[in-house]
Formats: sequence, C-alpha cells, structure tokens
Amino acid sequence: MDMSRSLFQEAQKYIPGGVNSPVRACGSVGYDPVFINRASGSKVYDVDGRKYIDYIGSWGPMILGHAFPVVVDAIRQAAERGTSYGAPTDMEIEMARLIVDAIPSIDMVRMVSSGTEAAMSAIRLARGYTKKNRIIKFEGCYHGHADSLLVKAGSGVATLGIPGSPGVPEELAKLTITVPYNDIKAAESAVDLYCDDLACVIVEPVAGNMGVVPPAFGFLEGLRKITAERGILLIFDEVITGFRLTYGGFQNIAGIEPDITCLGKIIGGGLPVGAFGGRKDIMEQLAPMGPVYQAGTLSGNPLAMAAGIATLNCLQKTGVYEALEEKTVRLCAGIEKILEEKGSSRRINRVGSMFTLFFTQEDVTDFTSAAKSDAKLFSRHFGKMLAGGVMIAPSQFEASFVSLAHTDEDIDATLTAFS
Ligand code: KE4
Repeated sequence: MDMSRSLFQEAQKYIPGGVNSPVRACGSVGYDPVFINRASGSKVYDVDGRKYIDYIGSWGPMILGHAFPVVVDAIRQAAERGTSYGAPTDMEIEMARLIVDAIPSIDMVRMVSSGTEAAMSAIRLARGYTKKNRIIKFEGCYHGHADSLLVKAGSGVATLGIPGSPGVPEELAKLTITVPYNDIKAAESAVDLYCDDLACVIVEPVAGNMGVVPPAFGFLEGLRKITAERGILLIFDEVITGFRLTYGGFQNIAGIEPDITCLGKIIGGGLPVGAFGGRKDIMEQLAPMGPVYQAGTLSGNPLAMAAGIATLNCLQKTGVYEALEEKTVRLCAGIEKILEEKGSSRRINRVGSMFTLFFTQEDVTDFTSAAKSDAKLFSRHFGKMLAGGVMIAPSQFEASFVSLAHTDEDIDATLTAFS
C-alpha cells in the first residue's frame, strides 16, 4: 500500500474524515487524498515521491509559487525573533499601510486569521453599524463557515451537496436571504423587500466557489447603486480575488468602491491570515474604538505579517500580472484547442490567473448553470490529470490557480496530461 493511503487510514482515526478541511477529502471525485510531503515553485511532491504540477496553490495564496525564497526567508527571520507576542508590532502597521495604499476603498483595516473570520466580522460590523439584521448573499458564493454565511454556500458546501449545515439555528438562517449570482433584478427585488431591516449585501466580485464565474456586465455596478441608494452596506469578499487579479482588489479593475472588503489567502503568503477593511466611519465602530466587538489571539501574527509583506512586495514588481495573464491565457487556449480537436464542448471561465473548466455545454453564469456540469466527467478528468502528474482542485466548484512559478514546460506538460 502506498504511503498516502496508509496515512489517510491513520488520519481517519484521529481527524474527522481524515482531513482538516472537507474539500481536501477528495470524496466527491472518488479518490483518496494525496498526502503532500513538500512543495517548491509550481510543484508539489507527495509522500510517495510523486511530483505534480500544482493548480490548487493552497486554494489561492501561492501566487508566487511554493516555498518562494524571499517569503521563506522572511518567515525564518521573523520566527527567530519569536512567533507571537500578543502585543502590537510595526509589521502590522506595514501590512495595513500596504493594503490601504493598494485598495482606495479601504481607509482602515483589521487583521484576522482566516477568511471566515474576515467575512464573519464584516457581517457583524455591518449589522452593528446599520443596526439592521438581515443580510443578502448569492447562491454559490462562499464566505467561510460562519453560521450566517453557510446558507446556499459554494466551495465545500456545494461540493458535498449539502443545502446548508445542521447546527445553524433556523432563526439565524432566515436572516440570510440568498439570490442567484449575476441576477441584478432578483437582487433589487430582495433589497426592496427587506431594505427596512437589511444590513448588507455580501458578494464575491468574481465568484471562485462555484467554479470561476465572472460578474455579468452591470451586475456589480447595479449592486453598488441599489445599496448606496438605501444606506445598505456593500461588502466585497475579495479573499480569493484580493491581489490575485491586480495589485489590489478586483474592485480596482471594476472601478467600484464597496463599503467593506474582506481579504485573505495571498496577503498571508500561505500562513493563516484574513483581513477586513473599509470606510473609516464604519471601521471606527470596531472595539476598542467603538462598540462592535471583534478580537483574535493571533490576529496580525508576526510570521503571517512577514510572509504577507514579502509576498505583496514581490507582487508590486512591474509585469507580474501581465506574466500571470500570459501564462493562463496560453494554458486555457491550449485546453480549448484540444477540446475543439476532440469535438468536446466544455466551458472555460477565466479571469486573470484563475479559471475553471466546466463539464457542461452551456454558459456558466451562476450556481444553477454551474451545477449542471457533469460530475462523473469531472471526476474522470480529475483522475486523468492526477495520473498525468497534474494536481487540480478535487471539485468542479473550485478554481484552478496559475502562479508566477508555472513555466512554459509546465503548461506544455499540463496540456499533454489533458490530451
Ligand atoms: P478561510 O476561512 O477558508 O481562510 O476563508 C474562507 C473564504 C472566504 N471567502 C472566500 C471567497 C473564500 O474562497 C474562502 C475560502 N476558500 C475555500 C476554497 N475556495 C477554502 C478551501 C477550504 O475550505 O479548504
């Protein structure tokens, strides 16, 4: 038996499902998870010594590639000065300044330790600021596993086909209204219906958790208009898109200023991190300045700050996002050419260096259309790529990520595995 399989058996004795996050279990594609021993650049190496070209990228953070020397050195140097103090450091100011300088809608920012904490705290802040209780989210969008946000969520919730989650009180779940993504008319009707008690609308400006689904023309602009007109806060969850598509948020590209933005993943360089930030008058409602309580033992942790600062400094270099775009365009064009030669019609949704190949013949513009993808064909595709030395997300409802470390040879090898 190979080491991965025996480790998985051992893991299941102590860890529910043998994994510390459900989507890693690979159950939906009918495979046992591959246990990773190490990673470098665009590659991950499993415990049996097999090498894979990696497009999971830790679900987004590894935009520079794995074990990027500058990032590793920054973590090492920080660790030699201690790993956590429970007291403020200058690195937290540097990280906050980098985020504020990169994203115009953010006047102030609070660090946390996960995207879930960022979204959960943003929702609480919106409710505290507006003194309203209801929230609107979009079907297939995933904002972490806080109770209010697990309703019709994407990512692992969609992958496992569970409608929401037991354990979320009905009284709380009914305060969350869900609307189809990209349906601005449905969003406007829901806002009109509930605006008397509506704190916020939260959205992934480019959806990554039903697979990649770009915003329809006018969708985000429409959300900004209908929320601003009614004093409802607009929250952009940029945990995936933050610093993925440009040096800043997708909001910089779209030219839209949300009231609060959630960040994570890339800003931690692979260490546990999240952040939420926005307008000064809103952020000042947070303790200790204001009454909305939010806290975290490891928020702004020195190692995560060191890794994140090193990562963001590298991403400021000229040509970074052009290089990511070029690599991803080449890969996706290659896939489409192979599909055309095979006469297989599929759909690729791509924004920058994140993309998803959907096993459906229809355009994918929301969760309903994403869910029409053929799960069996996707599972077969997952297995074929794995056998070909390519690691993709074990779910149709996730994104593939290209990093700066992916080379032409990697892309050619990926296309060979795909053929
Ligand atoms: P975390 O709590 O997992 O750090 O972040 C939650 C989150 C919030 N917002 C968005 C847009 C996200 O994509 C996520 C988490 N992403 C998933 C993968 N798409 C995490 C993978 C997992 O659950 O293991």
